[in-house]
Amino acid sequence: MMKSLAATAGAVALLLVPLGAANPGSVNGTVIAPSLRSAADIVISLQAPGLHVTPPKAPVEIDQRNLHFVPHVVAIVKGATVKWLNDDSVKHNVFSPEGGYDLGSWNHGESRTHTFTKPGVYTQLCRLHTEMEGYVVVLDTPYFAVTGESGAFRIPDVAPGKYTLKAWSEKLKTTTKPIAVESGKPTAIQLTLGH
Ligand SMILES: [Cu+2]
Repeated sequence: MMKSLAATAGAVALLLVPLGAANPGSVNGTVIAPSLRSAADIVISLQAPGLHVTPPKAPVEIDQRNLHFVPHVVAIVKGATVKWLNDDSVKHNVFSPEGGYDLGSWNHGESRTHTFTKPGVYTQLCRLHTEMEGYVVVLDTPYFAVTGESGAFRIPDVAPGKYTLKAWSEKLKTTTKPIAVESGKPTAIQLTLGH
C-alpha cells in the first residue's frame, strides 16, 4: 500500500515537472551613467519577436505631487491604462505631444485615465506647470524593469532564450546589447550608458 502510494506520488511529480522542462531565468544588473547625477529612471527591457503581453487589469498610477510626476518614469506594456492622480492643492493637467491626448485639468483627489495601445515613449506634460515633465514608456515585451537610484535592476521570470536588451534613458542615447537567458539561471549584466 505504502509503496503504491509513493509510486503514484512519483508519477504525479513526473507529470508536473517533465524532464528537461525550461524553468524561467532572470536578468539582473547595474546601469552606470557617468554623465548623469543618478542612474535612476532608466528603462531596461528584453526584446524578441513574438513576445506576448498581458496588460494588468488595474490601472498603473502616476501621482502629481509637489509639482512633479511621481514616478518620473513609468514603464508599462501596451494595452495598459495609466491613472493620473492629483495630490496637490492646485489643479493639474496632463497632455502628451506623442500621444495626442489632453486630459483637461482637475483638482486634488480627482483623477484621469488613458489607455496606451502602441509601444513608444510618451512625454507627459502639464499646461498649468510648464516645468513638469514625466515619461510613460510603453513596451511590447513582458520583461522589463526601471532602475532605482543605484542603477540596479532585476527582471524576474524570463523565459529562456535570446533577447536584445534595450536601455532607454530620457537624457542618453538608447543602448542595445544581445543577451542569452538560460533555464533557471540569473544572467548578470553591467551596462555603461553615454551620450
Ligand atoms: Cu501641473
